Amino acid sequence: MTDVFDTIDAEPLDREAERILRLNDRGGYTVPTEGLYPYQWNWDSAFAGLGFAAFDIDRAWTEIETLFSGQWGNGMVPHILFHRVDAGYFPGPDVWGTEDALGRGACKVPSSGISQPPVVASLAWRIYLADPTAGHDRLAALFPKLLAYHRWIMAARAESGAVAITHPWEAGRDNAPDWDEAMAGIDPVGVAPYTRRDTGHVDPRMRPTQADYDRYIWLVQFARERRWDEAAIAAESPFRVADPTMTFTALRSTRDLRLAAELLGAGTDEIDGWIARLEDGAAMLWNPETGAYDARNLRTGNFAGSVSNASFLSWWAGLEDRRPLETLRRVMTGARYVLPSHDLSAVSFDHLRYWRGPVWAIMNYMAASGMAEQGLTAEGARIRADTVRLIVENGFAEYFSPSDGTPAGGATFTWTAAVWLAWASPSRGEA
Ligand code: 9WN
Repeated sequence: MTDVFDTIDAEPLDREAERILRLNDRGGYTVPTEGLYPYQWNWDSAFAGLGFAAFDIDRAWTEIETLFSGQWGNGMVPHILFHRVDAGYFPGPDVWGTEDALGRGACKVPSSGISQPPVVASLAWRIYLADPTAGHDRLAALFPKLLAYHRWIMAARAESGAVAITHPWEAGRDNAPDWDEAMAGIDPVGVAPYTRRDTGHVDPRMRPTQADYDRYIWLVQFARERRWDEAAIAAESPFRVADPTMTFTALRSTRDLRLAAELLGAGTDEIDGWIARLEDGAAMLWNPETGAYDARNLRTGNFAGSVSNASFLSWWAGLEDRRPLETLRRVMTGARYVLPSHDLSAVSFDHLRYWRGPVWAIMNYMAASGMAEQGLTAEGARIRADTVRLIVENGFAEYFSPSDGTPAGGATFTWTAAVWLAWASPSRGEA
């Protein structure tokens, strides 16, 4: 471990991280941060559960259970659950219009109509491991729901083997350059007038552009007009991109789901089929020109040419492939703080603008954990040390500049606090 672990007093930061999780607790679920994001988000909640597991195991399980209270009849777990309407966020449930969505079934919780990177099976498995006695029955009750979620992912998104997104918000990396080609193919005519709320909370330089937002809303309207019918959206939408985040988190979660199945004495044949299919899909995301895993526009077959932090989740996904190492080392040499969400040498790099450059603690957690598991000890340790330095120097921000550490987006952020408690904090010992 580097010096930073010997010189900081973890105790006050551990307490602050716990305070943030309690602060953002709205009773059974956590908001990502006060104001900017007043609802329950899918992958944020899975990370919140992981954070709670460090000090309140019952609350950790409750977080995940509340997330699954919004699961649709077809297995989909939405990216946002609108438990209590809040005018501070746009677009709210009235814009999504999922009340009569095909596939929604009897689910009563108002929600968006898309999903998000499926980290939840992996993180539920880690919550279980934190206290197997407390977790056994909770995991057993959750297992069929996790299985249904993954069955939906494979049926509705994995036609290429890799997992596709139908909207940039589904990737959780909203304005990543990965979608630039597909977004440029959308002419956002017919978007109803709207007022953004995000730029009232956060410096607009740290957020997606107006051109991005027009297309985000256009895509919501497009799917709403089809009553969120997956088959119609897959057939007709101009936007369908195979995404490394979705693919690698799905692959890792499927492997963890398999561990849960073995523990619970459930069958594994279907899960094994998913693993094989996702491994094939991951292979088609390898871009020899960039020497990295990349997003791929399924409408054109083109690679995005984007080296992102998602590119380096392949080890988290359990792929033993060493080809990305050369590119990883180049990216790590060029950044003061790693992992940047976009290559610093790219013209589209922007050190503060959201997923076009900034460092995100959750991506660091997954990337570094995968590297450590596969013997890439130095790389994993550097990512962890940088995560610690960013938080010690700049607080529990939503994201940080890889160039100078500037804290960006929302403050007192749930998943940054959660990742601190579960992994980054020196009080966790050697990773
Ligand atoms: C749209 C909550 C979410 C994260 C995403 C992040 C951002 C939302 C937004 O915030 O997206 O889903 O309104 O900008 O990109 O990863 O889950 O923290």
